[in-house]
Amino acid sequence: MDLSKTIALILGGGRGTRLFPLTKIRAKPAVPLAAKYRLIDIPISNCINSGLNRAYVLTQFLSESLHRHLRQTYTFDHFSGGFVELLAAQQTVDEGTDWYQGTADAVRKNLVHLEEDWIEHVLILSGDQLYRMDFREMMKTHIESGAVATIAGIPVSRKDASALGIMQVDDDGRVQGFVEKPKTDAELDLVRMDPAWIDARGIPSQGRDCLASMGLYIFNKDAMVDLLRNSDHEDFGKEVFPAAIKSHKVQVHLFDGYWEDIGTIRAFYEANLSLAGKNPPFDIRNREAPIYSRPRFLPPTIMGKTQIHGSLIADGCRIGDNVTIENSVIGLRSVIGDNVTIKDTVMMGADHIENRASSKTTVGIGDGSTIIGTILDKNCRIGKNVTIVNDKNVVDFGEEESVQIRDGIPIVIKNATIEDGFVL
Ligand code: ADQ
Ligand code: ADP
Repeated sequence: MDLSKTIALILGGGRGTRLFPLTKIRAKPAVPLAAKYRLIDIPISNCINSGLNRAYVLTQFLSESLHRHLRQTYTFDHFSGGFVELLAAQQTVDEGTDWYQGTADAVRKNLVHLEEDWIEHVLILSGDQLYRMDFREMMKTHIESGAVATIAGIPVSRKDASALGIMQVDDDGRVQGFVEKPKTDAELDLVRMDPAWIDARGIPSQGRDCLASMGLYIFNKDAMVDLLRNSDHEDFGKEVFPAAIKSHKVQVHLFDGYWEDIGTIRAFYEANLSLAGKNPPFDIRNREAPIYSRPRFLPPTIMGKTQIHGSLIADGCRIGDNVTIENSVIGLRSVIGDNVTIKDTVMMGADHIENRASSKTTVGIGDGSTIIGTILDKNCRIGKNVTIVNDKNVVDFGEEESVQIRDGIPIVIKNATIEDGFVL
């Protein structure tokens, strides 16, 4: 299946605060992931590995460093016609300069970029999910069914259903019902599936009797433009699909691989740590469908007497003596002193390799510190003998502080300095 007439629109994040404070000073697509990538690398890599090399990333902010990341990473040769470009709400010229109000509104405000004749299909992707999918297979489902729109769907259990758009489909896979984030059992019962239907499609239902929208859609361009121009629907899940299934043929494309929405602090934290285990559910080492990122020319990581268990360690790190690192993700250019214990922690690393003598509290983790169950954003300066373990199990704390807690996970914010001896 050929995706040369398809353009991808990657939804790079609304005003949503679910990833705060990680997204307080950066656009969501730029959030670092798995020691050396950024969130945006996942959907773009899926596109490239599916033979799709034309994509726009829709974001609220004109972020210089995100722009630079995209420009330096996703360069295509002159003859391929490929591009990955950032479209920021603040600079859209079409139909006003407001913030994007929702996913459909973000697409509507950028319809001007879809006018070119060659575009027949639009692939809409979320910017905050971890998964690997060949979109050619989804396009095959779309074309064969003759639908106007196709939604990627994954079987989920009832307990997960309330955070997702849930679909009910007929025997041919046509979507008959769509409820966005059903809150009650009664609402769910309206759209639940017979597990036998899922089993009959070669996917073991294993108690999953709901079919969730993965937030990935293929549209025939002209039909999508009509749908958006002739309504004021702001959101695909809340408004566009519940209405469109009544007037148009909307199909499901079944998927049953690893797929995680990592749009909350806890999901983001757990997905990162899951990659550090021995048998990660998502394989970042897959040769057929690699995850791309900016090529960097960093020195190898240098370590002293260090014990490392089940962890990812990126390039350019300097790790001291008598250090224990367990079930953790250690990002690019991380500096870790002597006698340090790091456990169940996501350390994002640093933007620059710092000259050691240049400041009092250097970038990284100082001697004698213990960091457990924490997210350290980029360029943190953690002093000596600091303890961050959240042993009081605080769930939520702080707005402006250097260390905040979300979903029970301490987060040291970007560029923060934590004084020697600090204890949490
Ligand atoms: P949610 O993930 O809750 O549900 P939403 O918050 O609309 O939906 O986000 C979808 C994607 O669009 C995310 O990547 C988000 O960052 C981005 N986004 C949101 N608002 C945006 C805006 N104004 N501008 C640019 N990008 C924006 C959706 C569907 C559900 C489905 C889940 C699957 O609505 O039906 O089950 O995705 O995760
Ligand atoms: P990082 O280098 O951490 O990935 P980003 O690319 O996310 O940083 O952000 C670079 C710059 O873009 C920020 O320093 C800021 O000026 C601007 N920016 C990003 N997100 C926001 C936001 N939410 N509000 C205001 N400015 C922002």
